[in-house]
Amino acid sequence: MSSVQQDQRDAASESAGELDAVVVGAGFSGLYMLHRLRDTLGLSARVFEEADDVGGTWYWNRYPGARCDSESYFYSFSDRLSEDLLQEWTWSERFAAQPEILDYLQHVADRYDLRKDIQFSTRVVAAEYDDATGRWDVRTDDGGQVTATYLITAVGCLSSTNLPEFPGRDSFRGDSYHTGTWPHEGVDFTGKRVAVIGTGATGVQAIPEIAEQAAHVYVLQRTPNYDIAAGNRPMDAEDGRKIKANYREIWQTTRETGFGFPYDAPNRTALSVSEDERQQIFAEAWERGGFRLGTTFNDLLLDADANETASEFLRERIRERVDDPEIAELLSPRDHPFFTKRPPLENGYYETFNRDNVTLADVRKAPIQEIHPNGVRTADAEYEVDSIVYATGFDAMTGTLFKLGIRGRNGLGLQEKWSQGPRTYLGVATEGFPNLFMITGPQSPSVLSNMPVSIEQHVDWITDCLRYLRDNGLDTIEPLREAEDDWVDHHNEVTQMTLLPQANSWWVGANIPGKPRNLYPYVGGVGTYRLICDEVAAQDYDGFGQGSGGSARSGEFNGTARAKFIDIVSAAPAAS
Ligand code: NA7
Repeated sequence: MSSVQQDQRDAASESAGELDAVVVGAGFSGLYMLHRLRDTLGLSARVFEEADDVGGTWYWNRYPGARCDSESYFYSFSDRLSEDLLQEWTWSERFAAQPEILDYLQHVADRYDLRKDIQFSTRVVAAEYDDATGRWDVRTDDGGQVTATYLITAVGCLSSTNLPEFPGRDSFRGDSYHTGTWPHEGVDFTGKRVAVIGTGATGVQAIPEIAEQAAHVYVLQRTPNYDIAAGNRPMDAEDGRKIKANYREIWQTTRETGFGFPYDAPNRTALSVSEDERQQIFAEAWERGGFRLGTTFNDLLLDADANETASEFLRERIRERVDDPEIAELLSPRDHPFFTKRPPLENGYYETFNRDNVTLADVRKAPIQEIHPNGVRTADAEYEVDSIVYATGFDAMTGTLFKLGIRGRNGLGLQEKWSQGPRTYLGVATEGFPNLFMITGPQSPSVLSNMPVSIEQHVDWITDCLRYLRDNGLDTIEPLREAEDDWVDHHNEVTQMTLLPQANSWWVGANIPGKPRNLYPYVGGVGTYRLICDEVAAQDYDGFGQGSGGSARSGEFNGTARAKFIDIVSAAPAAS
C-alpha cells in the first residue's frame, strides 16, 4: 500500500471512530503522550479532556497562592521534548505560580499543534475492553463512542476532589469553594469572614493570601504538618543563565535521584554526625529552601530516631516564628514523623498566625459537628462565616481512574479488581486489562517524585513499548499474573522498610473513608525504578504476555529485571 493510500485509510478509520489510541486527560502527561503517539509513532490518537482547555491540575487549581512545590527550572518538560523550548522559556519565579504553569502548558499545546486532537469538555464515562475484537470501546458524556487498540490514562494523581460529608454541608447560605475546582473569575474575600477547612499543601498556600484580604479567617486544623519554608523569590537572571547552560546535567540528575530532584543526595545517616554538624546541615538546607531538607540525610524515612532530629528542627522553626507559644504548639506535628505526610512548602504561613484577623481552631480536639446556614459548629465553638473554603484534598491516585468505568477482560471492573488496593505491574499496567497503560499509576513513583520527571519516564517507556509491539508484528500486551504479584510484593516490602505506613496520609488513602489502606505511590526511588523499567524493556518486556488480535499469549516471567537492582532497591529510599 502506498503512503497516500495508508493515509487515506487512517483518515477513514479515524472518522469512523476507530483509533490506535485514546488518551484520557490533557495535563502534562496527556499532552506529552499525544505528541509521542502522533508525532513520534505516527499513530492515530484522540485525547478526551473534561475541562475546556489543557492544563490538568494547573487548569483546576486556581485558588489564591496556588504554586508549584518543585522549583520551576525542573518542573517542566526536559530536553527529551525539546532543547529549544528549554532555552526559550524563562520562568519568572523560583517556584512558579499556577497561571505561569498553565501558560507554559498552553504554549506546549500550541507549539506542537496538539489541540486539534483533543476533544475538550468531554468526560469519559465508560471504557470497556471487547474480548471479541481486542479493542477498547470508549464512551463519553456527550453520547460519543470510539474504539481504540490502546487506552492510556493521563488523569493525574490528584484530580478527584474530596469534599467531606459534614452533616448539613449543603445548607450553608454563604459561598463554598473547594480549592481543586476554584472559580476562574477568582474570589474577592474583602470584608468577609472565612472558614478554611484543611491545612495540607493547599491550605498552607491559600491561608496567608486569604488572610491578607478577609475580615477574619478561621483556620480549622485537624492535623498540623511540617511545613518547610519555600524561599520563593523572582528568578535571578544569572542563576537562570547557569541553569540553561547546565540543563543536560540537571535532567540527568533528576532521572537518577530518589525523588526526581536535582539535589545532592549525600550518603550519610543523621546520627553519624555530631549534634552541631547536624544542626548546621539542617540550617543550610533550610536557608536554601524547598525540599532540600528531606535530602539532608539518607535515613530520615527509615529510622525513627534519625527522623526525629529533622522533626524537632522543624518544630523549633515554628516556635521561632509564631508569637504565642500555645498556638506554636498547636501548629507543631506530634503524631507523625517528618515526611510521612507530604510536607507543604510555605511562604509566610506561620507568621499568618500572628495576625489579629486569624484564629486557629483545633478540630482534632473539637471536631466539626455540622455545617449550618450561617457557618460551622465544632464540638466547642460556633464560627459564623460568609464563606467556607474546603482545602480538603483529593481521592488520590485511584479516585479518577475508578470514575472512568474501566472494564477489562470478561467485564472485570478495575475498581472490583482493586477492591483491596491496587494490583499493578510496575505501576503502569494491570493483569486482565490488555493494552491499558496508566501514566504515573499507583505503585509507580508518581507523587513521591517531581511529577514531570516521572511522567516523561512513563510516556517514553510506553512509547518504546508500542514501537516494540509494532516492530514485532504484535498489538496486544498484558502483564502476567506472576509478574504483577511479584511487583505488588516488592512494593509492599519496600513500603514496610520505611516510616511511611505510620502516618494517616493521603499517600496511604487514610483521608477517604473506606479506602483500602496501602501505600499508593512506590517509594523505591525514581532512579531505581527507571533502571527496573528499562531492564524489563531490554528483556523484551519481561513479565508481559504479548500477542495480537487481543490475545496476549502467556509467557514466562523471568523476573531478573527487578532482581538485578534489588540491592539498590533496598537502599533506595536512602538514595533520595
Ligand atoms: P491534603 O494534603 O489531603 O490536605 C487536606 C487537609 O484537609 C488536611 O489538613 C486534612 O486533615 C483536612 N481534612 C480532610 N478532611 C477533613 C475533615 N473531615 N475534617 C477536618 N479536616 C479535614 O490535600 P491538599 O489539597 O492540601 O494537598 C494535596 C496534594 O496536592 C499535596 O500533598 C501536594 O502533593 C499537592 P488531616 O491531615 O487528614 O487530618
